[in-house]
Amino acid sequence: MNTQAWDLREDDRRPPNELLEIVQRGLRARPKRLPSWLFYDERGSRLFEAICEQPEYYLTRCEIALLEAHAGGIADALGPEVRLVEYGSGSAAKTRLLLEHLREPVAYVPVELAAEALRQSVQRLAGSFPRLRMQPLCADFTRPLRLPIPPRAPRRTVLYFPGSTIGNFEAREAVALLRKMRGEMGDNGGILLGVDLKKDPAAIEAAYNDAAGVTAEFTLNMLARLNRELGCDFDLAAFRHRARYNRMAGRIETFLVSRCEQQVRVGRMTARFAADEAMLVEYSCKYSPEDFAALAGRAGLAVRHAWTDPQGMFGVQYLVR
Ligand code: AVI
Repeated sequence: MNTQAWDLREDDRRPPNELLEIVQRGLRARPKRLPSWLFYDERGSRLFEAICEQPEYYLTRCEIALLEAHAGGIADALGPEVRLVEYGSGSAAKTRLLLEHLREPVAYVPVELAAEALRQSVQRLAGSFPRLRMQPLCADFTRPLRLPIPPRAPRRTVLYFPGSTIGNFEAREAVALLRKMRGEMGDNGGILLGVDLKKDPAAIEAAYNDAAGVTAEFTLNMLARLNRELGCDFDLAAFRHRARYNRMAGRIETFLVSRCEQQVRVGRMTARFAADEAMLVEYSCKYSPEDFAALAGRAGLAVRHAWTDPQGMFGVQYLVR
């Protein structure tokens, strides 16, 4: 039985007014644009879990297969007595594979904004790893983090950022985030992250347009969230999901497209949409291993190890200073 007590530290939650301002600013922009983190309310997080199980969404399967094949080698690269800090831990399904192989880990610090998902994942992991100190942090990982004091000094802090979430940031933002992570990991630390690799555009497009329509539901759920949390009056039936691969930019661009000319109330503002107007809601950037090494280099980081499947679908990289 697990008798370990753990505190859930809540850091900075966004005040409701800030949300309204962000959305209004995005709707005033030309072209209109909303940030992709708005997808992840409780239902959005559940829909994302369902996306990960769709046959077309190869990312999760490839990353898990890589971890299963190389967890021992990854643990060797990280070394013993690591403090593992996971960015955007969600259900932390992949973390288990890693924790099983780490030697004498000092603490596990999952960082997640969705408090309930965080509580549940820690509960599950604490049952499987009763001797590991859990230090959950309810916070937005894009902001500077105040990491909890570890129970004893770790040999190194490793920031774990799986799922190719780094791809949801444009290059400039990704470099800024990696730089922030570089500071948080300290001189001797490292970053272990998942990167979706460039491949046949048809396979990439299929992953974001699954036949069951789960991704479309996930995209539209952003509007349902804004209706609920900000009292907007988006008509979900009047928008559709569109995800296309932009070969030049090497990324999936996801839009909510207005099916007709319409007006939407957002606080005191009225947002007008033309028929077929496309509002950008997400980028999912894809990298070649060389592109990613160059990006990491701009943040003062070098690729110490890289693990890739034989088809070159997905990469797990270990970055150090
Ligand atoms: C979380 N992130 C890496 C996913 C991706 O592939 O960009 C989010 C997602 N959006 C649509 N499907 C999945």
